[in-house]
Amino acid sequence: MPSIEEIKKSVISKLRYSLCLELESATNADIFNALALTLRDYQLDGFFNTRKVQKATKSKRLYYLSMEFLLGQSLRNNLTNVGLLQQAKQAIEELGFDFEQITAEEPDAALGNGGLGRLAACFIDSMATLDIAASGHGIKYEYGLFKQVIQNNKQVEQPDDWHSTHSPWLIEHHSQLMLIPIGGHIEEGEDSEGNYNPMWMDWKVLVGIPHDYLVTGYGGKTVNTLRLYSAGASDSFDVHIFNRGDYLRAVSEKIASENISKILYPADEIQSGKELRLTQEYFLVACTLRDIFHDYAQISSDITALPDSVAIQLNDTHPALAIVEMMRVLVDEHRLDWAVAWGITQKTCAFTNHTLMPEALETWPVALFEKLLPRHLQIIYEINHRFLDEVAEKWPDKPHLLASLSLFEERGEKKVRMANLAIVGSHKVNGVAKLHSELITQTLVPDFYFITPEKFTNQTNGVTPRRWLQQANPNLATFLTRQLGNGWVTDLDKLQRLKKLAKDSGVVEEIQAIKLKNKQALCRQIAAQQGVQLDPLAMFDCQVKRIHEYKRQLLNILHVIHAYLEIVESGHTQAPKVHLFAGKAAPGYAMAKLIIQLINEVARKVNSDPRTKGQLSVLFLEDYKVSLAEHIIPATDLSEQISTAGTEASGTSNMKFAMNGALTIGTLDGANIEIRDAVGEENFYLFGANADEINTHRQAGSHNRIYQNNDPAINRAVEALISGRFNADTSIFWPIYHMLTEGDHYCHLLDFDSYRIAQQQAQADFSQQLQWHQRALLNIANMGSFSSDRTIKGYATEIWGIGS
Ligand code: 26W
Repeated sequence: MPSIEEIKKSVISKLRYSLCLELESATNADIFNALALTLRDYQLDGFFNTRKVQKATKSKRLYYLSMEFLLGQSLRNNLTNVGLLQQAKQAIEELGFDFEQITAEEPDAALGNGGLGRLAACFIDSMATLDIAASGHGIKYEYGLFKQVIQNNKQVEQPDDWHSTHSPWLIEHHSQLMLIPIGGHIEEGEDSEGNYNPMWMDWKVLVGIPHDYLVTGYGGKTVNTLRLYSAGASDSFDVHIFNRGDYLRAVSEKIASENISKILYPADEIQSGKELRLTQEYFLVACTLRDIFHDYAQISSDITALPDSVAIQLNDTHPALAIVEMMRVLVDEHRLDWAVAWGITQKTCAFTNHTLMPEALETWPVALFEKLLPRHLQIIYEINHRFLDEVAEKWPDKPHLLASLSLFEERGEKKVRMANLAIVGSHKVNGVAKLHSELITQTLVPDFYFITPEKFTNQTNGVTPRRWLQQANPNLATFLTRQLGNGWVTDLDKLQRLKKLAKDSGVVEEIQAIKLKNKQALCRQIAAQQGVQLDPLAMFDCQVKRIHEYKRQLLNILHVIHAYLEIVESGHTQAPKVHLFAGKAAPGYAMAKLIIQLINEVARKVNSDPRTKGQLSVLFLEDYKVSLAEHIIPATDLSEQISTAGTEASGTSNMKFAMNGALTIGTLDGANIEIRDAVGEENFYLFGANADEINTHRQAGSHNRIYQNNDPAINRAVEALISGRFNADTSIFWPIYHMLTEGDHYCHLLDFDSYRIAQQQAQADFSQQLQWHQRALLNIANMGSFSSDRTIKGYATEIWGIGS
């Protein structure tokens, strides 16, 4: 381990010889870069060592394919995991800089939309920490998720130029560039032995350039990689067109190729249907498979034994083309028999589903496939043909199965169903929480469950305690280490031992003091950034996540409106409460954007009304991202997890909040159910209909109007939307009013009363501070199983065949 002096020396040397700067003229950003480069050297030593060990032990390797990795900042995380945080802090201070300011310089790597991308980031941390030979594979987007600014109470999107080309964490491997064919057409033919041998002709070439981001496990022993590919154009291809004299076309095609990795698609839970997106998905998969076959060639020449050494995890259907590309390589390039190739592919691949939303399920027009990936389309037809033949033979009395299991949607424009492809090509299919996995088998793909029940399994999500406890909440981490020793960081079940301390009022007061400190810090940050003063003694009630109808930020803000009207119209008083909201709406999602506007208009009204002073504040925090979450979560008293039952696959912020000592107000949805089981029902504010009841309610048709009329509290809050109270233009929030009262798929008003009662209870309980923090402590103590280490152990033994 380097000494403080050595770190200082290295920072100065990096400034001088890598960045051409002297200490005297260095800015905070320069120091950040120099420290990151210094740290990277230590990570690289670990990386080479890891490679040697993994090679020597012939470890089975896991490839995690994901279109999104929502990494956030890396400096503090890498320093912590390498074990150099304290030394680096000291070194930076001794060089005359403020360490907190240096870490704040780092732009978030926002290469993801939300839950799915952040899960991938937690997983690579856990895999390295558990010494699993693994690599993440994704796209090096030049622009990450857009930056959100609020103007006139509305969301405005700005490009997120996160300086991907200068990131000190990314190591470009230009020498390993890969050539990816796309487009063209198929010419039928036979090989010398008369076997069918189609030729993929006239394709264009994309170039993939790998960049490695080093993923250091906690303790620094294992350093894996996250490999992100950027797209370029091939020179040889250019020459081809140049020679034909078509200079302008050559240049524009070059630009088009480079555009492939330009931007992350900002819509989650809704499929864009854009050609560029399908190209991105193929690009990721094709680059990754070249790496997989290249790696495998280093350890074996027996391609049929590949599943013994390689496992591939597909993060949703976005990389499902890996199945097809693998078949293409095995059949067309390795000349394997189809059935042999198919056996290898199925044994290697596994698929995780992350959503039940029908609008998120990917389908791609056959015509688009024909244009971009003619050979892959042929292969999909062949997979489908053989698969359906088998089904027809096995279940001759169930012909209806064929339509639902087919890889093609035949109604309307013919489309490829990516979920069906992913299921057929995988040996395991998993959901991300118990309820979600159950709903997959019962409502999403019951016919697949019928034919292959053994494929389906559950792996409840988890979050890395390194980032979400140790780093985000140093005050709590210090307390935990004092009480439990250091072991909890890699063995979160150790938190159980806190249980017996819950009766010790001195300990509970410490928990209370830690929360207060975190709230004070958040208040300072909000005051500095948004100029708003909040009372840290108030109850902090937070809902931070993507803005979506199903997540029901509307239910939350309707209840805030209700509380406001109680104060100003009914003369009610309440203990101080702060409602924090944050989250981005997909740029094309009009209803979600209107919800943001409503929250901001309500906030403006409530905060400027002298009658609510000291009782009610509402704030929408701009530009939600990982680094902001790290400040909000440790400062939260009440965590809002209020999705309509049966819609949130798992949720992961619910875990982060509870782990940091927030109590949850939530529905029986996703992992909320398991969290409630773990922390105890008395330490969780449950409300609302369960998934079955929602189903029944929906089937009976929408009864929202009746609910509204029967309950004056609901009526008053809902009518306030169109009364001009929050915006002089009474028509602005009509779409929301209309949706709530005339056909609301997410049943806001159905759950309103039950939510209001739970909120009231939480509010009353919060006045009993000692009891409240005792229950907060019990939440923390029981969250051990929501470490992503537990999740990854589950994947490793039950899906990947690693470490068992
Ligand atoms: C094709 C467009 C698209 C993009 C992203 C569709 C769907 C997605 C994701 C599936 C959205 C997502 O992030 N889902 C979330 O995944 C988390 C991790 O498993 C879960 O905790 C969340 O409940 C789920 O909404």
